Amino acid sequence: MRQSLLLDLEEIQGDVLVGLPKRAENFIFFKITHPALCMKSMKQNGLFRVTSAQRVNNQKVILQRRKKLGQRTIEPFWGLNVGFTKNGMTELIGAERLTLDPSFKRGADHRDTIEMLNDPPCSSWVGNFLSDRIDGVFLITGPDRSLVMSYSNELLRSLGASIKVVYSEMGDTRPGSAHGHEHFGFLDNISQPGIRGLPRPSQPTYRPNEGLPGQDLLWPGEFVFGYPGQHPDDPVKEGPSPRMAAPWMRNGSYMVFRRLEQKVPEFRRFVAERAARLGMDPQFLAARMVGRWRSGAPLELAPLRDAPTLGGDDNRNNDFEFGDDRFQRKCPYAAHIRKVYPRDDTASEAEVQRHRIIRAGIPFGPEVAPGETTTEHSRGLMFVCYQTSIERQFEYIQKNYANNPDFVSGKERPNRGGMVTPGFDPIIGQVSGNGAREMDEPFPNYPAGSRRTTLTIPEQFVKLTAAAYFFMPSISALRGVLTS
Ligand code: N7H
Repeated sequence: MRQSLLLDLEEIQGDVLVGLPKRAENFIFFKITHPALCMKSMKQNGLFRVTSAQRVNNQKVILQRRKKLGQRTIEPFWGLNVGFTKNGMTELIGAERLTLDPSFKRGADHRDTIEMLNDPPCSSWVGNFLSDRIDGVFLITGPDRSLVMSYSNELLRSLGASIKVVYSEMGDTRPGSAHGHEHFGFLDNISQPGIRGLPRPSQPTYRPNEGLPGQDLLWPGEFVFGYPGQHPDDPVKEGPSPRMAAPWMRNGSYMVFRRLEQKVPEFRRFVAERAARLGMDPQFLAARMVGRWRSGAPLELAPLRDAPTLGGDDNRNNDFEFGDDRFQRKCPYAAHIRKVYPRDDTASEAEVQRHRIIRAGIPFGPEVAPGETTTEHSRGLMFVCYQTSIERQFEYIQKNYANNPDFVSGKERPNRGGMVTPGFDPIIGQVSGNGAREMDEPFPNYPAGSRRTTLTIPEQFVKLTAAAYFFMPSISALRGVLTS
């Protein structure tokens, strides 16, 4: 099998494969008001500043060196990436725009998309988001809100009247010891697909198909156009490159954006009440809903008690499978991380690896204020993910895994106790009209036992409040075909 694969990191936008470093990130959704002027101003003022994956990698090397030398590691690095919706692509390259991904063409706010994903109606999304046509998005990242805001203002000044801002919102990482944790309190950004051609396997002789231990290496065509993708029948073998409608799509990627509001006080209260009813620790119930403890330690490796040092250890925190956890004794089938990435626990691991995404989100909104027992301030996750097929990757995960109570199928209870209906992903699973959802086995039968329990969740604690699909072109497509 081919071991080396050259990724054109100078051409790929930085957020796509490696992730722009971000303590703060401004999302500026815009409409192109004067296409010719927009192309000209972007070319003159904006595009030379778009941050490539290579640049992000160089910055990471500098940071690692500084860290080793015990020097300051928060650097004023800032990043700029840009993506376009199907409408934006039409504005830039004309009505004979190419035949692109069907989901991208339809868009996140289309009736059929909303119905398919059980999303709340657009009428309940944040005001202004759909107040005008969205053609594109700028992602501006940096070390803090004020610097990101001043970079954003400078960029917008340089683009003048060629674009109109439809909606903008800043996300930032949580303060102090909550840094790196999302608003429900869980450490995030632990598990990402490994990309062949990016990290070297940490144990090349024993585990040549893993980056960090447990991180399966995938072919880059799953996330960036122009490279081989996964083989449909073999999780390791090179597969065909996803079809590109035009050569300039090479090194580009589709981005899904979802503004997901989190009802934090309500989530905490629900977990405390149900844990008391079930006779278990609330931290443990929350971990059974996610599949990891708040520290990041996976239930598969720490099934009864948190192991905080494990959570933060990149060499161990992803080194597990689910297939050997028969009867969901360690981790429920419906737990968020088991639903959205079941690893080796289905009939075909090759198939599972064709439904992966690279996540690059950031929290937004203030911390819960003292006395805020019902959500008073909007907070949550600016969810972002990258892929080469929105239909086969993000939408598949949301629809066929998270929203599907029968997934994973074919599981039996111990002692011929019948078949299991795992239930919904308790974090992101959605039913139409925000009805009640159930998940199987919140109380653990570990190491043995056969107590039957069900968690009934009357409302969603994660609520979609805006969404859009973008294409993130390569840097040369941005400077060439899209702006000439
Ligand atoms: Fe999820 N959470 O705090 O509970 N997610 N997620 N996610 N998520 C993950 O492994 C969370 C959302 C994935 O490789 C962790 O990095 C919250 C959507 C995938 O083992 C935690 C929200 C989708 C993974 C959370 C949210 C996904 C993952 C563990 C919304 C896709 C990797 C940290 C507000 C449809 C699984 C980690 C793997 C991990 C949470 C959204 C997918 C703690 C709160 C919409 C693929």
